[in-house]
Amino acid sequence: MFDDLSSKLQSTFKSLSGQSKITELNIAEAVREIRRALLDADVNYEVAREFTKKVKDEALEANVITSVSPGQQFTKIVYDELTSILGQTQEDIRFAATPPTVILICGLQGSGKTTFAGKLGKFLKSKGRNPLLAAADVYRPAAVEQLKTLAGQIEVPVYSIEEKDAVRTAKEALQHAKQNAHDVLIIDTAGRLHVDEKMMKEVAEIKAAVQPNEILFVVDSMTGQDAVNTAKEFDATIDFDGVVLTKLDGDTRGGAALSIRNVVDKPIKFISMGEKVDSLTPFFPDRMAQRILGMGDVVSLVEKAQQEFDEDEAQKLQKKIKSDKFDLEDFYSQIQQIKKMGSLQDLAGMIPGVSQKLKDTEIDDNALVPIEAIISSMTPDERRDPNLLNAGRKRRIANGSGTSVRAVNDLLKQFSQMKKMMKTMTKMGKMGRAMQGLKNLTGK
Ligand SMILES: Nc1nc2c(ncn2[C@@H]2O[C@H](COP(=O)(O)OP(=O)(O)OP(=O)(O)O)[C@@H](O)[C@H]2O)c(=O)[nH]1
Ligand SMILES: [Mg+2]
Repeated sequence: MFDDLSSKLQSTFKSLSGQSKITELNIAEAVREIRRALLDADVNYEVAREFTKKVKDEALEANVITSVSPGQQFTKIVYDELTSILGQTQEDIRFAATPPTVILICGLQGSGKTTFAGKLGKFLKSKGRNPLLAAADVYRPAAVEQLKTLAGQIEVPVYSIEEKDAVRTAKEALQHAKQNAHDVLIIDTAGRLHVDEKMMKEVAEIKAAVQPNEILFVVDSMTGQDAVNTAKEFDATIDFDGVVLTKLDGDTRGGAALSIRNVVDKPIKFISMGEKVDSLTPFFPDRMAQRILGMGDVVSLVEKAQQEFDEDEAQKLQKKIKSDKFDLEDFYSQIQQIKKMGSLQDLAGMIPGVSQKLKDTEIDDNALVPIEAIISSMTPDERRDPNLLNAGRKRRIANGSGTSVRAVNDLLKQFSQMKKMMKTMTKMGKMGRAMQGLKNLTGK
């Protein structure tokens, strides 16, 4: 699975690992290769574009961690982004508060619905549930038999009727489940070669009749972008809750898996990797990303290094504040950190203690813009030692930042007040201090 994509991504990382550091140039090169690899894997064009843009931005912004190589650090960035487009976290079936939980299975012909119904039955049974299968594919004579054979293997009963009426089958199966203490009802439906009105109508009717807690759309991952398009069409009519990707054991290039979440905005809930009833796995975005990269060890190495780096930074900062060495350079990097974390107002709300004080004050994110501009216009020496700033330098900075000498003076004055206050506030957390300082600076 994903062999080709995996090896292409890994060779990109290898070419980076020969480099001593991440530069704009080698990032651009690596990102181009990744984009090509994604497109070759049949990933949706828009998704591939968005993906590489995010990876590039992250790589350019990343702190250089000396304990890991650029290739390793870059691998982690790609891993995070892969996890994110795959859906970030695992999403479970939504079980009904009052059983039975009704699960409706839909999808194109041959996508693997019936096989999945069996697998899901077995999976749920192993979790201590008591499922019932409903044979609502009433057209193909062999369909009911196929479900019954599967069900026999997993020792789960099947509800079916003589009459060729899918809606009635589903309705009666629900009654039957209620009467016989089945806490889950899994409804297998008929597929067609293409999305057509009749099939959609039938699934919609079953949906209306039994009001499923969960509608799962089954899609053959071998069909690549067609799978994504079909998912879109189904979703528009049926509004399903989750996707099941089948046939991931085949030599699928991975395009469907990597695009579907993004294009349809519905989570992948299960993956199926084989014809036997025992190969159903809940879908874990992070595990899948690791599999694609084949580099789980690198990812955890960088995570650890990142953590140490952050702690290190926090400690350095604390020391600087205590010894009165916190300068505009540090302040500037704090602003960058804070900006990465979201809006100031939201941030304030998350900090205990500070949140009380700031509750009623409006914090304007734009207030940071002139501050950043002023600090950006300073030379590194000036940032480290604001005493260098004579009238001439201040004028230069005011011009360079599109502000005024007065604004520069205000910033310097407020910064020195903030420094004093920070020293007295060492009891509060790092963010608390920064927030309080920013509040003073923005003058609100
Ligand atoms: N390799 C592999 N084959 C699978 C998987 N899931 C299903 N199949 C096979 O794909 C074929 C179609 O599977 P079904 O479960 O009958 O598909 P369906 O969606 O119910 O098909 P219709 O009822 O005709 O619409 C069968 O030969 C299955 O054995 C899988 O995860 N991996
Ligand atoms: Mg079937």
